[in-house]
This record gives sequence, structure tokens and C-alpha cells, in this order.
Amino acid sequence: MAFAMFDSLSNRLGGIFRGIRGRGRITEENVAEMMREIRTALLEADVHLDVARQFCDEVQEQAIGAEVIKTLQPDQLMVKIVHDELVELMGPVDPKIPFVTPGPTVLLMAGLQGSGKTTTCAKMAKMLLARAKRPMMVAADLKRPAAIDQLETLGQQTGVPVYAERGHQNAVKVSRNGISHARKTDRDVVILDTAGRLAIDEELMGELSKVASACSPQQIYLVIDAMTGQDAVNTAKAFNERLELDGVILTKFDSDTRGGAALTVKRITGKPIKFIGTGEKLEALEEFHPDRIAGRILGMGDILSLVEQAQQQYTVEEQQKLEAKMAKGRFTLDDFLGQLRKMRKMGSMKDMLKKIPGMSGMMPDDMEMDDGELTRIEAAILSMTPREREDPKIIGASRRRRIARGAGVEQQDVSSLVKQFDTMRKMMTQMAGKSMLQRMKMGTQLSQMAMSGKAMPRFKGSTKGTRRQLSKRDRRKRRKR
Ligand SMILES: Nc1nc2c(ncn2[C@@H]2O[C@H](COP(=O)(O)OP(=O)(O)OP(=O)(O)O)[C@@H](O)[C@H]2O)c(=O)[nH]1
Ligand SMILES: [Mg+2]
Repeated sequence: MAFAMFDSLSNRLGGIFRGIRGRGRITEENVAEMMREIRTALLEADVHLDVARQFCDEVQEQAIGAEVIKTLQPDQLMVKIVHDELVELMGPVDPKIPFVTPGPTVLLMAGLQGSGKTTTCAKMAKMLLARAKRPMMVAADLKRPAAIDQLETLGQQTGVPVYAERGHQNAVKVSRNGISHARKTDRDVVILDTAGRLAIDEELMGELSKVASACSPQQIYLVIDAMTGQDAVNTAKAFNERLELDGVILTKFDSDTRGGAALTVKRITGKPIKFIGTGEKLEALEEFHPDRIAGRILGMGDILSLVEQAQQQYTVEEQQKLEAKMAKGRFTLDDFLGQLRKMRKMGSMKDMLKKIPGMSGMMPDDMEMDDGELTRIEAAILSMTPREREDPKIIGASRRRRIARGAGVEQQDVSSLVKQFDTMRKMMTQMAGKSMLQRMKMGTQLSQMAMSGKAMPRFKGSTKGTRRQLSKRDRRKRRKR
């Protein structure tokens, strides 16, 4: 994504971070100085004053409390803190549309005149078509005679049917009829294009709430125009007080406005941006991902990943040692255990896996590796002797029995751990000598294998019950170990 929108904010922040580069430590003083500069940069980017102030307080608190990791420069750490706070500022957001069965799922677009509602309806319809849905648009803007024509033209362009009624001005009626027409003609999503007004007034709000209560849309989106800056945010606030908004769609993201609306709207209204319009073409609608935008604003992807690595608490040397081991196929179960423990410190397995290039898009949403699973893997590895951890191939039937008993897991769990570890090690050996691009490709393969349940450390352990059955002697032995 290349947008001019955040260019100047991005430059300003870059300058601020460069300013503290090379200073030995983060002190309260230099943080405070930096915060003044960041606040000015945000205000210049048209961020709401209260939001800018609160943002800086939070960053400052984080920075002062932050444990300075040895391998990091202060500017790197600050980039990371500001990044995380930016993500927090704009999120969390779930742009998924909660489709209902039986349909149709109803989406309502509301907003001021010219904000981009009608265009966004067509973009949304097009996006839904690509997701194998059968959308229909309803022309519920009866205030402007040309509005129906505009929607019908867009319908022809996208190949999406449009329901319209001419000769009356009853938006509730046409919306209701549109929905039953959709039901009859087997359309599973209805998008309601409503009328806009130059300013928020009682008539507009009254009409919208009537349509909303008559049609109970699954999602009510407010369409706002990024070019109107803080006015857009005020609009969102007013709409949100009258309608149960589910999210905001920010259009004209491709313009070179300063971006304040994007950074402010969530804090002020409590409702996240779910989609952004990034151009006049009908393909130009994207899901809104705060982390991508934050990364874009900071424009320092490499620093971010560096910091993330450091936060996994591997020093550069450790990292290099591991890489070398992987390359030679000498990565052991002990190393694996070390990684597992660091991963647990970092949060859920799912989040970790998502960071691997090529993985994120392929993870089913309900995939979850629970902590218990990690505990069992850990127990199994801890039950092994150093030699077994070094070279799991020597684990035969009797060793397996002993390990399983010691760990309170099934024997077959031990053998699947060993097998999967072996696959993983081979994969790592292959990865080690490769370029980043090749690694990414392999990451994709790895994830596909994982999806088909073949080769990831998926370790189906037994229940805690087994563990309780350990004999006294075994338990004593484990404690000793
Ligand atoms: N560059 C750019 N232009 C956009 C975007 N979204 C909408 N537009 C343009 O904004 C103008 C207004 O869009 P409409 O969709 O007609 O707005 P509307 O909210 O339906 O307007 P009314 O029906 O009059 O209230 C059109 O010229 C669109 O092409 C966007 O994401 N980027
Ligand atoms: Mg319109």
C-alpha cells in the first residue's frame, strides 16, 4: 500500500526517532522531549488534540516502564512502542462480515452527502462477488432523482442486481421490499444505499433510524470522507449517537490528506474503521488493518521485526548460533524446548504462527494450540536424557515407554513428537541456506502441510488423568529431574 496520506507524519516521526539514535539510554528526560515532538507531529497530521495527548501519555508510560533490552538502541525501542500504541489507537478491528443463514445478510451504508456511500455499495458488492456471495443492492436514496440511475449503472458495471422503486419517497418501504425481493430471488446479501445530506439533521437521522429498525441490518456502516478530516470524526460521533454503528468505512484514503481521521475516529467514537476506499475504481476497497497502517506510518518494517526478534529474548549471538545449528541439521530437542519456552512468553502459538510469512492468510480462525499441548511437549522433552534430546533417533520402544511414563503422556505422543521434530529439522536445514524469498515460499508450503495435518508439531497429548496415575516412584524421579 502506498499512500500519500501519511507521508508527512511519517517523515516527522522518522526525524524524531533519528534524533535519539545513538544516545545511550532512554531517560525520562529524553522521553519527555520526544513526546512533545510526537504530539506536535500528530497535531500537524490533524489528530484530535485529546487523542494526541492521551496517545503520548501512553507511549511515555510504556517507554519509561520498558525494560531496555540489551541488543536494542533506544530509537528502535521507541519505534516499537509507538507502533504498538498506534495499533492500539486504531484497533482492535474485525472487518469480517457476520453473514447470517438463512439470508439475506443486510448491510446498511449511511453517511453525509458525497462521502462515497453509493460508490462503496458497489465496491462492497464486487468484493462480495469475489467471495462467492450473491449480493443485491437496494436504491434507498430517494432524495436525489439521479441516485437510482447512478446505482443502476454501478449494478450493470459490477453485474450485481439493483432493486429500485420509482414514484415515491419512502425509504423504509423500498428497503423492506428490496429485502423480500432478495429472499425470493435467492440473493444472500442486501446492501442498502441510503440518502446523504449536507449536514446532520433530524430528517436524515429520523429516516435512517426508521430504515434501521424496519430492516435490522447485520451491519450498519458509516461512510466518511478522509478529506474532511476532523469534520469526518465529528460526523461519526453524531451518527454513532443516533444509530448503532458497527464500523466506519473511510473513503478517499488515496487522497493526500493528513490522515488525522484515520488515527482519531476509533478513540472518539469507539467504533473502528473496518474498510478503506483507496480509489475511484470499483476494486478500490480494502479491509482495514491497523498494524499495516502503523507499519506504513513508521515506515520501518525492518526495525520492527528486529525488535520483535529481540523481544523473543534471543541475543544476536544466540540467533546466529541457532541458525548455524539449523543449517547443519544439529538443531536439537533442547533448542526446540528453548524456543517453545520463549514462544510461550510471547503469547499464543496462533499469534506466533501468524507472524511467519505466508502463514497468516491460511490459518483457519478457529485454530488454537492450547497451552496444555505445549505443556505436554515440554514434559516429554524433559523426560528425555540429554543424549536423546540431541539425537531423538535413538529413541526406541523401551526408551519411548520410559519417556511417556515419566511425562505422563501416551507413548504414541512421544513417537509423533519425534517424527514431527525430525521433519521440522529437515525443513530447517533446507531453509537455512535460502534467501528470504525462498524461505517465504517454503513457509507457505509448511503452512499448507500444517493445514493438511501432516507435519507441524501437532502433539495430541493425553489428558491430565494419565499424569495423575504416575506412581510415587515416578513422581519422585520427576521432581529430582
Ligand atoms: N479518490 C476516491 N474517490 C472516491 C472514493 N470513494 C468515492 N469516491 C468519489 O467520491 C464521489 C462521491 O461518491 P458517491 O459514492 O456518489 O457518494 P455518496 O455518498 O453516495 O453521495 P450522495 O449520494 O450524493 O450522498 C464520487 O466522485 C466517487 O468517485 C475513494 O475511495 N477514493
Ligand atoms: Mg449516493
